[in-house]
Amino acid sequence: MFRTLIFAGAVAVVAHAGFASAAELTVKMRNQGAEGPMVFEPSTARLKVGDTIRFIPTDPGHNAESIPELLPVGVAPVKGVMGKEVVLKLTKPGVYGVKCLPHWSMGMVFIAKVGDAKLDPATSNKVLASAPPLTKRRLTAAFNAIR
Ligand SMILES: [Cu+2]
Repeated sequence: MFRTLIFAGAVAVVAHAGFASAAELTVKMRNQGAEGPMVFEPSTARLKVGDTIRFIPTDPGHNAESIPELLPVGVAPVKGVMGKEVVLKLTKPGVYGVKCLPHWSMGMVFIAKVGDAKLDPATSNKVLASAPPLTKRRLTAAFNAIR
């Protein structure tokens, strides 16, 4: 319930050529959030094709970059530099994963489900198998949240 309220508050409907109802979600990169240290906030979202996500470096020392396995085919990955804002355009349905490179091992990950796409179990298992323990825990929670 709490998370739902945060999510609703963070989505702003913006004018976007070609998508009359496209929305922009703001995700903060924080040293300390409601879910613990080193987090994207919110850490999960369900969005539509045509929406965008803006990653804001609320605290210094973070970046936002695509998790290669969690990116729909044909979508260009993003790789933000430290302390800079990143805009991710959701051009295709699917599951989009973003990580903060320096805090990957601390589980600083963000997962968005766009459209009706299902997360392929083989893909999620592959990502989980190579993830450090904290990351594995947060990824598992995120995958469950978008299911
Ligand atoms: Cu970080």
